[in-house]
Amino acid sequence: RNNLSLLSPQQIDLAKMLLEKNQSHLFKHWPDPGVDDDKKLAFFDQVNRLDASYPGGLASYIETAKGLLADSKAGKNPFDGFAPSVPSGEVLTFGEDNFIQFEETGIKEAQNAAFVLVAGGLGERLGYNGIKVALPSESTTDTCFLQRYIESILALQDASYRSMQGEFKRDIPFAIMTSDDTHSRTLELLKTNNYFGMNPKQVHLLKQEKVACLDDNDARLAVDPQNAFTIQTKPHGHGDVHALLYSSGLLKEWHDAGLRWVLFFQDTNGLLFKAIPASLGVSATKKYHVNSLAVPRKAKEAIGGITKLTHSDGRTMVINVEYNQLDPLLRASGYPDGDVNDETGFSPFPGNINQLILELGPYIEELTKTRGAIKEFVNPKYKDSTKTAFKSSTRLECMMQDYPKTLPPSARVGFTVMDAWLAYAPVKNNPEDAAKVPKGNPYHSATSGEMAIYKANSLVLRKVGVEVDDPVRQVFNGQEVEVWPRIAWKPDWALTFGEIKKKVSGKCSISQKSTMVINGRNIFLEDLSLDGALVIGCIDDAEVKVGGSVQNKGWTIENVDFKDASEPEKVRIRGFKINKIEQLEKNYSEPGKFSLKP
Ligand code: UGB
Repeated sequence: RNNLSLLSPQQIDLAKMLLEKNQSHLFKHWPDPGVDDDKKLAFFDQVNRLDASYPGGLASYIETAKGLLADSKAGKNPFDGFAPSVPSGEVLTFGEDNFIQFEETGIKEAQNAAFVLVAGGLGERLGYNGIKVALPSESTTDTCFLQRYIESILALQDASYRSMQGEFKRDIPFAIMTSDDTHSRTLELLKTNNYFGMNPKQVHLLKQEKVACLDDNDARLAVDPQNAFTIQTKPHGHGDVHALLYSSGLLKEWHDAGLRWVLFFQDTNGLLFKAIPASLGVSATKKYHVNSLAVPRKAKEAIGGITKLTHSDGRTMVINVEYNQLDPLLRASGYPDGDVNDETGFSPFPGNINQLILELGPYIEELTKTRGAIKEFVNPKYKDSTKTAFKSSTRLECMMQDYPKTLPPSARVGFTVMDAWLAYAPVKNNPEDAAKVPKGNPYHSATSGEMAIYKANSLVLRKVGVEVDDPVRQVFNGQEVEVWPRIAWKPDWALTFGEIKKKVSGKCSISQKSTMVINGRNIFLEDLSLDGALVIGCIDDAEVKVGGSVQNKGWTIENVDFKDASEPEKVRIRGFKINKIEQLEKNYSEPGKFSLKP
């Protein structure tokens, strides 16, 4: 009370709110005016930030927390009354006729799309010290995830423009959600690389704030153990992206500009853009308000399962059920074995890869009602079975894929399943954890993420008739993986099946030990036999036909132990490095038509 004279009317209102919400402990140790006044004002700055960045303010956060903590203490099942079943969705196979048609539609729609990358997570599971988007997606070209994403969006933009015969050109907006943990490093990565060729005006960084931690079942806010004038905070989860897009005004801007789709994706999936054109085509064709991308999922794999939930009162929804909840939900609902593989070798519940395509109109309509607030959950670690005290402070969390939970039953919510080899290879697990993944389940490590890119490129080339040798199996960091030829191309070489088909002709073959890097839109492979390394590039105004027999010692793969401190972390976590022994390298920097036939 003595300190009131220090505060502005707005700060006094915040103080009153905190007292009303049973938070007087936050002020208990406050000394008289004159002592630590700057710290007291800094405290209110923080309270103000916490209040402003949460839909409904801090008071609403505390109330929601009380309710969710009470439910958690009572052991209330969040799926009470709901029975799970396997939903039906669009299942696509790369290269089939409907896949090609969806791709063509998707390419046209791309210029009505905006992309949103959620990149606020630090990736504790990966044990990497940098930001994850700066990690190389593969080490043949050392292209980091952010570069791969941006170049893919730009390639999509150009392909879309070409598909409309140059009628209308729009730059695709790209928003990145960062957090205090990733913001400055993401910005620096963009700036030092000239935004990887994207117009900086296309890029929007939105920083998510952390939320207040909770000390007990009464939702008393936790004081930071390091600083008694600060409330302890932790990340709120990727679900923040909806509130941020709404409050920043970006959604309105995009809507006013005539955009129709918002595509959300995660920080480390090097395959994703191979699946984007077709799934956007599915959204447009099926008129889905929400389209989640999914892949066949091994039972108990650490990705959520897309599930149909039917309530006893008749309500239904198709929603992601997080991996730790799916098994108990199934066991409690007449599936005594829980989450198990069926005769196909996979769980019948498709795996959520957290790539969502939302139709902008209905999305804005919904967010106007909710302000982007997403159904939250709390996951306290209790000291004992009385559930009266926590081992450490907890907080509310939310997930972006829970957006459909508040939608009316009339909303068209669907999903699209693609082969995992084509669409999903995230980098999430550190080498030690990855090596412990049950045999047959994906490792989701830097090792598997990189090898998956080579595999996908090899399989895609096989589909258009290239003879690509079978892979060999090799162990890196305790993980046995398939090693395919190291094939990498810039997204503007080809994004879709149709485009790839146009770039390859005659009888082409690539041996397992080979490396092929393609940097240039107009490079055509014709009767090429590759047994070694080939690195070929050209400017947009040049056209190069590559054929004949390329044979050299090539680039080899050398094992690196993840404990070998003499190697950089980005190398150690994948367990190998590339030795560039011998290659044929050619770059065409003048306009014109060329032929390379060694
Ligand atoms: N992220 C943020 O931007 N902010 C945050 O506060 C937290 C994360 P994780 P998770 O694809 O395999 C998700 O940690 O949350 C970003 C789905 O919930 O990699 O354990 C972060 O930077 C799950 O259903 O994954 O699991 C990253 O880009 C399943 O689909 C993204 O959010 C799983 O991903 C995901 O964060 C999966």
